[in-house]
Amino acid sequence: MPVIVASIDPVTRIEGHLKVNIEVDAVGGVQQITNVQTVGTLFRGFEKLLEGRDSRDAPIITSRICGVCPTSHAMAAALALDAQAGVNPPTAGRILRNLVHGACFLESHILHFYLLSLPDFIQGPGMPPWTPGWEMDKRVDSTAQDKFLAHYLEAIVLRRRCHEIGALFGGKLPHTPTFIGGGVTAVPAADKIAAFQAGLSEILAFIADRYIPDAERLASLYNDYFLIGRGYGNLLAYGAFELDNAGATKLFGSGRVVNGAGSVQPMAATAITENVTHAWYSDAYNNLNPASGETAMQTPKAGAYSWLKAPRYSGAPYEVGPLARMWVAGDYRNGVSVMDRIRARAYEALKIARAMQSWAAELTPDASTYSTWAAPANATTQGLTEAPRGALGHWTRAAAGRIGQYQIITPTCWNISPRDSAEQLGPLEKALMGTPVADANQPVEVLRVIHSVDPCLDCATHVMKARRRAV
Ligand code: NFE
Repeated sequence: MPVIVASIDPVTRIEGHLKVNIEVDAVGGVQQITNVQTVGTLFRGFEKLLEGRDSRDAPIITSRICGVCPTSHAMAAALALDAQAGVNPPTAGRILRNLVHGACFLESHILHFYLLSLPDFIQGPGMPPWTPGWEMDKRVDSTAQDKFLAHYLEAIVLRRRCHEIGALFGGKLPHTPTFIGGGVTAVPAADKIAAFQAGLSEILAFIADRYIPDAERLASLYNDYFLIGRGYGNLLAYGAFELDNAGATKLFGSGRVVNGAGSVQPMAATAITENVTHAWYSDAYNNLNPASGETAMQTPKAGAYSWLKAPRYSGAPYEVGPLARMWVAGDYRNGVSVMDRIRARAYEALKIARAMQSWAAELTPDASTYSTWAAPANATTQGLTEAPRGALGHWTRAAAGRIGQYQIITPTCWNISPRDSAEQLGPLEKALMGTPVADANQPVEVLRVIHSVDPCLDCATHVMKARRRAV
């Protein structure tokens, strides 16, 4: 029998609702996690909700999946629409998509470091949301502490700036209405380009002068976290930020890395399947590629413990996110751990912000941003991109302009997936195994590992209506 059996429910400072069940025991004299389940506690019904609707509605509806990566969903849906009609956006349309999408990444990464992850490491000011808190393993002296807290407050302002610049071309954020098949509805007016560039310079300065040094300071204080939370070391990226109108080259390429070593392998979406053995979905649709996948709920179901399906690549679990992207791109290959995820995310923010500067400079004022899109009679397509938390895919079948089928695999589904029929742990489950837990009443080490993958269960699960019958 393990010494301690506990549930962290809900896990806080994430988006959405996640429960983590842990068993803690002493192994080799070290108290550590010996068993774990990550549990998505809500059902997400967007796939069913899309069926039968006009295909052109997909970007605006799917962007409602989440408030921190709505642009990524709009982008994935728009890419699937582009493929349906066989069109690509013109140059200004591609760039405006990248700029709004990039603003979403910067906002999300700043949010993650300062507001979601940093409170696992530093002492707060003795008031909510910092209280009630925990009292162990605080290594930051008062000078550094004051700096972190000052930057925490600045981060709130900078997050808003990210939304403001994204809204210049996105119309509004979150949940931009600008992404459509064939391009965007916005045009790059000269005054908006200038305002975008001014806001971006401010954000870039914050990333370079605050975020990167703060991430490095944290990494040096907590360098044991380079050895905690590794997981499988399997990393997967679909790629994002098109550099040419056909999307043949991207700022982040697609690929995968096996066990944190060796050369980058190619990634083919046909090798992706979703296992539902331990999820509340019908086994009649087990191990399907999302192009032919189904969202068929089944509860109760013996052995199931999560509303997240378990995506697998050639049957293997993969971690997705900034570390995977930066590794595949050759920009960060230090290791796979809690602190590597935090550092890779910071350097990715810098890389994206710099790229956005050059894209904004390429814009020709008032250039066309739309290629004519016409609904095909029949089409089965996919939109593969990246969201701040990792690889994001939309798969859809359309007939005469209506959605016949829609499947979405979010980054959090990859990272927080449950076990599969081979009893392989999900990536976060694997990363949590063996995590030392000094005081099970204050399992801060567990939170640090969970937060390092920046879970968003809003993206992964959905739709709860209190006091209404399930349908
Ligand atoms: Ni709700 Fe999302 C991102 C997507 S995570 S935040 O990034 O897609 O699964």
